[in-house]
Amino acid sequence: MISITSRCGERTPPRARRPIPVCLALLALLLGLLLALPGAAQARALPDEDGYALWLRYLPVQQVAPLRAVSAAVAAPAATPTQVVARDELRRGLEGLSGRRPAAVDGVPRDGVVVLGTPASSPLVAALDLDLAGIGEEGYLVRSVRIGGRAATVIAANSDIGVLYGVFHFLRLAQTGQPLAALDVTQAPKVKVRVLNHWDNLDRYVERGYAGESIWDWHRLPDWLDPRYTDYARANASIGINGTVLNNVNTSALALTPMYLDKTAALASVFRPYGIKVYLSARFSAPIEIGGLPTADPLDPAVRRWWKDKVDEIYRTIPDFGGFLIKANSEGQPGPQDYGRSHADGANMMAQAFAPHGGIVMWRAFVYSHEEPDDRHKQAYTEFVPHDGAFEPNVLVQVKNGAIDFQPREPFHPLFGAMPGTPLMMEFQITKEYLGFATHLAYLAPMYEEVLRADTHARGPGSTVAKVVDGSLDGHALTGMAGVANIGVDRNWSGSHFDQANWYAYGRMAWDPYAGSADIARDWVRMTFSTDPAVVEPVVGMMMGSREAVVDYMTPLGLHHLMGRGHHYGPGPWVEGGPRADWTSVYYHRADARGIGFDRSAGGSNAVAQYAPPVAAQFGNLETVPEEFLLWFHHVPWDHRMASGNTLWDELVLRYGRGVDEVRGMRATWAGLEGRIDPARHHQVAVFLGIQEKEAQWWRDASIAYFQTFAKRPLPAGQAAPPHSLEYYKSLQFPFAPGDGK
Ligand code: GCW
Repeated sequence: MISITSRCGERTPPRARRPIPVCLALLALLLGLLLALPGAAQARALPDEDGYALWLRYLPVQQVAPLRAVSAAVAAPAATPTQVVARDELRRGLEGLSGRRPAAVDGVPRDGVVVLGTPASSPLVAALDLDLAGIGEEGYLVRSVRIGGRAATVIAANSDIGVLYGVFHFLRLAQTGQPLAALDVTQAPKVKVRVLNHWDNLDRYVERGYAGESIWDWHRLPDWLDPRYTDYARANASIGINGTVLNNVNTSALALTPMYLDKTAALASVFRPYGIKVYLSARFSAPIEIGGLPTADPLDPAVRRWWKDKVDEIYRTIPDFGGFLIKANSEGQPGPQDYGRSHADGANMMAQAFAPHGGIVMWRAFVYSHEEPDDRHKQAYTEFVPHDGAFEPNVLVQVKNGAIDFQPREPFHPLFGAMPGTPLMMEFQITKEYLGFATHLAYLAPMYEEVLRADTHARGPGSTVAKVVDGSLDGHALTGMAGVANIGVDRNWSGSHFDQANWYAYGRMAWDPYAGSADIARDWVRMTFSTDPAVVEPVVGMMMGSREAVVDYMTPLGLHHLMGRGHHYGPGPWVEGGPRADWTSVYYHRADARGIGFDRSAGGSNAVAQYAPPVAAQFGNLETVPEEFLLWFHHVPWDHRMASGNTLWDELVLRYGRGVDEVRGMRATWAGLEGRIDPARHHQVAVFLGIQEKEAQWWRDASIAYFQTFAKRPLPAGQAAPPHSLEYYKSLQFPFAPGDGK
C-alpha cells in the first residue's frame, strides 16, 4: 500500500484520519502566530491597485452563488462591432465578478442565460415581443424573464448601443451587489448630447488639466492607436457618455487641417463601437488662418462657402462626425463680433453647413468683454437673450452652470429659463480648476445636483434648471450636457483616485439630470473601492461633505474668484491690477472698511434683475437671500447679524475654520479605513488629504490675514491667528503650477 505524506510530514496510511486534523490544527496555530507578528498585516493586505481600471474593476463579488445562478451563459449576436463589444464586455465582467467565464450559447438551453440584442439582431429578443416603444434609440430594458420554461435575463434595446448601455447597467448591479433574480429595469437617457469637453491642445498640454498630458497622442496618430483609447471609450460608454470634443475651446485652427482630420478619424474609429461621436472645437478665424481668406465675416459668401466645404470634407473623412464646439468673442478668441455680427450670425453660418449631415453646433455663452464695463455676471445674458429664437435648430447654446466661472459655489446662470426659444445645454467643469486641482478631495456631484435642482421660476414654480437642460420646460428635442474633462495620461486617469468619481458622476447626471449625488457616490464607492458597508458609508460621507468643505475654506458665504492669478492655485484675495478688472479678486469681493461683497441688487449692478421675478426678489433682498449667496449679491457690513447670531466677520472666520475641520475629519475617517482598501490607493489618498489639510489651512489663514486688514476686528474667541504675516502669504509664487492657459 502506498502511503502519502501529510503536510506535517508524518507518513500516514491514506485512510488514517486522526493525524490530519491534529496537524491541521497545529498548522492553523502556527499561521495564527505568524499573522500576529509585525508585518503580518502586509501579508493579508489587499493587492495594490493603481486606479487604471476605474469603476470597471470586475473583482470577485462576495456572494458568488446568486450571480452564477443568473450568468451561466450569454446568448448574444456578434455581427456588428458594437454587438461584439457588448458581448465581450459582459463576458469579461461576469468572468471577473463570478470567477467563471460564461459560455457563449445560441439559445436558452438551461437556466441562467443572459440574452442580449434588439428585435432585429436576436430572434430570442424578437420572440419576447417586448415593448420597446418608449425607450428611444439609446434606452434599454434589463428584465428577468422565462424563455422556454427557463429562467433568463434579457437585455434588450432598439439599437446595439442601447444593448451595450444595458450590459453596463447589468454589470453595475452585479458589481454593487444588487439582487439579480427579479430584474425589471427600464432606462432611457433624458439628455441627448452627453459630451466631454477636453481642453487639450495639439501639443498635448491640457489647459486646467491636473492629470498629466493629453491622452491624445497626436504625433503618433493615426497609425498608433493606444489601447488606452479603447479603455477610455469603455469607461465613457459605461456611464452613457456619447460624445467627446477632442481639443481645447481655445484651439489652433490646425485642428481642422487634413492631417488632423485623419488623426481625428482614427480616434473616431476606436470610439464608434462604443456609441461615442467625435466633435472638434473650431477656431472662428480658421478661414483666414488655414483658408487663406482675408476675412472670417460670417456674412461673407466666401467665408460661408469655406465652412460649408470644410464641413463636407470632414464628413467625407468621418461620416458620423458630431459637430463643432465654438468659443467666440470670449477671452480674446476671434468671433463674429469682430465683424459687427452677432453670436447668432456666427452660429447659424456653421449650423447651416452641418444641417445636411445631421451635425450640430455647440456655441458657448461664456462671453465677457474687457471693453464692457458692466458687471461680468450680466454680460452673457445681455449678449444672448436678444437672440433667443434666432438660432438654427441644430444649434445648442452651451451655458456654464453659473455666470462667473466654475466657482466652488455659484447661483445658477440667469440664462437658464431666459431663452425659451433656444435649446440651452449645461456646461459643468469636471476638472477642478477652482476646487483644489487634483489633490483636494471634492466630490462635485452635490454641486451639479444643486444647480440642476435650482428653480428658475421662469415658467412658474418648478421650472428647474434640469427641466431646461432636458428640454421639457420649453419642449426642445435637442438637448445636451458638457463636462470639461479631468482626464490625462496619469495612470489613474484623473490625477487622483477620488477625481474619477467626478467623471463618473458627471456621466450619470448627463444621462439623468434628476439622479441623486449620494446614490451615485454609493455606486461609485462600491465599484471603485469596496462593497463592504464599513467602507461604503464612511467614504460616501466624506464625499458628500467634501465640496461644502472646499466652499468653506476657499470662498464661504458667496465669496468668489479669490484665487491666485493666472494659475488659479491657492488663495489670492489681494490680486488687483493687471490687464482687466474682472481678472482680479478685488473686483469680486469689494472689501472695505464698511463691509464685503459684490452688490448685485437693484442698488448695485442689478444682476438680480436677470432672474425671474421671484428669484430676483429673493436674491435681491438682504433679508431673504440664502446665506450661501450673501456676498455674491450684497455688500454687507462687517457687523451684520447672521442667522447664527454671529456678526458677519465672526461667521466668516468660523466658516473658514469649519472647512479646515471638515478636511481634518476626512483624514481621520480615511485613516480608519487602512486595511480595508489596498495599500497603494489608501496611501496616496491619505497623502493627498494631508496636502489638502495644509492647503485648506493656508486658504483660511491667508484669507483671514487679508480680510482682517479691512474688518479691523479681532478673531472670534478660540480662533487662532494666522501664523504668518499677510506679506508672507502675498509673497508666495508658483511659477510652474500646472494647467495655466498658454
Ligand atoms: O475658466 C476659464 C479658464 C480658462 C478657460 C475659460 C473657458 C478654456 O480659466 O482656462 O479656457 O474659462 O471656459 O473658456
